[in-house]
Amino acid sequence: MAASQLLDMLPELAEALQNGRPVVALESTIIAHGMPYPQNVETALAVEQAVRKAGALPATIAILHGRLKVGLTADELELLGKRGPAVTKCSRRDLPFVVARKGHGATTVAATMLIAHMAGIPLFATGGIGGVHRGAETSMDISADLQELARTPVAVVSAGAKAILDLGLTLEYLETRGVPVIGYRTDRFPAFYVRDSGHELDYRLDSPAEIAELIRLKRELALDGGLLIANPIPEEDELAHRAAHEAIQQAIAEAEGRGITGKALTPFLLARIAKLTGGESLRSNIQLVLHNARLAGEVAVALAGRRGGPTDSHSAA
Ligand code: PSU
Ligand code: MN
Repeated sequence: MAASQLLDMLPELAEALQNGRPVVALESTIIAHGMPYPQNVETALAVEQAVRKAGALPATIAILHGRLKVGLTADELELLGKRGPAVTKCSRRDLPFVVARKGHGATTVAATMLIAHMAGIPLFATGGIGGVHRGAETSMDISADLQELARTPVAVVSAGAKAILDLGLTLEYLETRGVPVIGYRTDRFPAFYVRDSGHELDYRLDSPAEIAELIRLKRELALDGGLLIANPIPEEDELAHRAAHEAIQQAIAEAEGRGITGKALTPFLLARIAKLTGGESLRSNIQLVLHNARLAGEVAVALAGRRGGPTDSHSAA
């Protein structure tokens, strides 16, 4: 059985892809595990709307009843958001189990890239990617997202990665695995809640058209693997550096104290940081995801080589 027989795509997306119209993939772990209900569902809907406004179609990806879903209805988004952490957090290694069980899965960056590629979608927007965790030299906790970026040809727009990770090691790892990292209108790798991690980037591009051209050329060079577009959070939405720093330190210490490891670690840290900053981190998180969705929409439009316009008339059920 071909993988495509396990995949259900919304009709408007199938039609758009067939006609070379712009589509942006979106992940679902951020909905089920990254934010509390109901802000998670509200954000997911707003992010889809931002992609449409940029002139592209959103394809939120998840697994429902063991089917790989490309594009979710509003009811399906609500189900994922409401069940939240009860839905399996699904990365590459989890995929066959969730499908075999006919279960529900919220896809991480890695699993979303995989399914987007199966569906023929070359571009994907998220908040932050997973990376090399602090202390990875002994824990060996390196997100499968980085491996996926190294092997699956999907371009990912993110606000860099959270400082809960070791960002220096994350960049080293991406370099080793040959993953191009582009700073969008910046020379520094962004650190999610804040614009500047202090780590320099070697490459910077300043327009969606230039990014689209790079994606095209990378394809033409037959370079496999993905590409990371680092889009800093807008200045007005940044979290105060000190608040972010202190919340992160405390959350990491608590995770250590409670022995939280593996796939539970990232969701634990996200929830603790939101609590410790009195919801400020959640507000920043929502804004940066919207910002990334807009840029991804613009790049998708440039990649499709057509002028963007609102596509609201094509709204899904
Ligand atoms: N980083 C965030 N928010 C998130 C995630 C990461 O700032 O929601 C999610 C993404 O889905 C990412 C996953 O792919 O966590 C990484 O998990 P892990 O570190 O267990 O690989
Ligand atoms: Mn991990």
